[in-house]
Amino acid sequence: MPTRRRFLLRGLAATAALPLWVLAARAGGLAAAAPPATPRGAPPVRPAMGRLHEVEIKGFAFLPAALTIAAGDMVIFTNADLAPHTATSETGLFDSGRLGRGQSVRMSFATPGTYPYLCTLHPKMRGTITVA
Ligand SMILES: [Cu+2]
Repeated sequence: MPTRRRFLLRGLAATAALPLWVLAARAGGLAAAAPPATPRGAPPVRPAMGRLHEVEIKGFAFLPAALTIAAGDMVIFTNADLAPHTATSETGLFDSGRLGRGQSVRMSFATPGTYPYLCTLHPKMRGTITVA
């Protein structure tokens, strides 16, 4: 599956070069995260994996188009359209690869900043992830 291979390679490249990483997770393939270990007597801490936010790709649009999350949170992009789409960073930081109907990809954003992205197949489709 060339599309998947390309996605994984780009994900690895992003991991190596940047503090923003991509978890490989295609339709139904979400990896279960182990709960964080909490030392005995330690005060309650925020879960290490952060919150999971959803962006639905529907009607040739990202919904919501603007999403603000916290550092360490994850975003799952799911394509609900018949047409394939991508969620691709405008600055080369991440790329979902081609998502067919019902396929999803999960990404984690570790570093505060503003991350504009688009669908490379339909460049008028644009969105922004803001990591506060
Ligand atoms: Cu598209």
